[in-house]
Amino acid sequence: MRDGRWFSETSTGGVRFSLEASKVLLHERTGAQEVALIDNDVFGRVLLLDGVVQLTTRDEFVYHEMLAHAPLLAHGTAEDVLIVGGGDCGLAEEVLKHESVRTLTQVEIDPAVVELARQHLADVNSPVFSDPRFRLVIDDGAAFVEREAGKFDVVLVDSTDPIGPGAVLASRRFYAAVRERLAAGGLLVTQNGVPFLQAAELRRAIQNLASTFRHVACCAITVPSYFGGQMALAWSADDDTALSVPLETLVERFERARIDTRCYTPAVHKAAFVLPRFLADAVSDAVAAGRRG
Ligand code: AG3
Repeated sequence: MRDGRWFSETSTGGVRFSLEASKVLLHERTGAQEVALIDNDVFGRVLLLDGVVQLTTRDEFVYHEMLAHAPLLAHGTAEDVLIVGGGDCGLAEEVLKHESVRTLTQVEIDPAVVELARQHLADVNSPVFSDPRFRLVIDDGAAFVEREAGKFDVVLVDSTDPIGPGAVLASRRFYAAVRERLAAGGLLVTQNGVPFLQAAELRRAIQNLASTFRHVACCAITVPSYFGGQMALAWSADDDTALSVPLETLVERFERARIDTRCYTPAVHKAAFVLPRFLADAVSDAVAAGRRG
């Protein structure tokens, strides 16, 4: 919602998180959604989709590093990676820092987001567009995984929240289709919103994941511009190796990868799986419900 220079998230009834625009670079409806790109004195450049903050240049490193480096180092030998969503291409930039990655396919539904990111968010994505390993597909991620024949070692879902257009990316059908696309030892990591405010969405997604995959675990990260506290990232796999890598192994892999980070360290990676009790309980209840049906 916009009121003059102020842009507000209104997804949470009764509370509003607002950012003042020192400059409005863009505010329009694309075919798929309402897109706003603003500059803010605290968070830098901010991308909002349908009135929800997706990325700020000040804190995107937390989300993108934890969604790229943790899964890739946990997997250990990922060569072919798929990103579903991720139109701003900030996640792609982090994934491509891994020299071991041979191909990165990204399926984004809205070409307008990629275009504005290329033009206005070069700080977070500029190396991506000239990297020969990067393949961009403009399509519905759910349709793509059902149609595509290739296999991927790691699939990352960098989506909007699982409400409205993003809901299909938390469905059982989508997870089952992703499972078919995973190579042996493959790992799926999904963005599952802010559990303190979106408990029902988290429950539904975890339940659907647990009815599809043998192993599901959740880690939590704190991204200051995502209103409502910690954000949950769910990890799903049939083989639990990537979910239980010892710290020393992560340290070795991280050193070998020689990637500069501002948030990710192997210790932070391990610690992210230690959840506050309300969240640990919510996850295990949802996993149990998923196993039952
Ligand atoms: N995608 C996840 C944004 C989720 C925001 N949700 C929220 N604040 N409840 C971000 C795209 C970055 N590449």
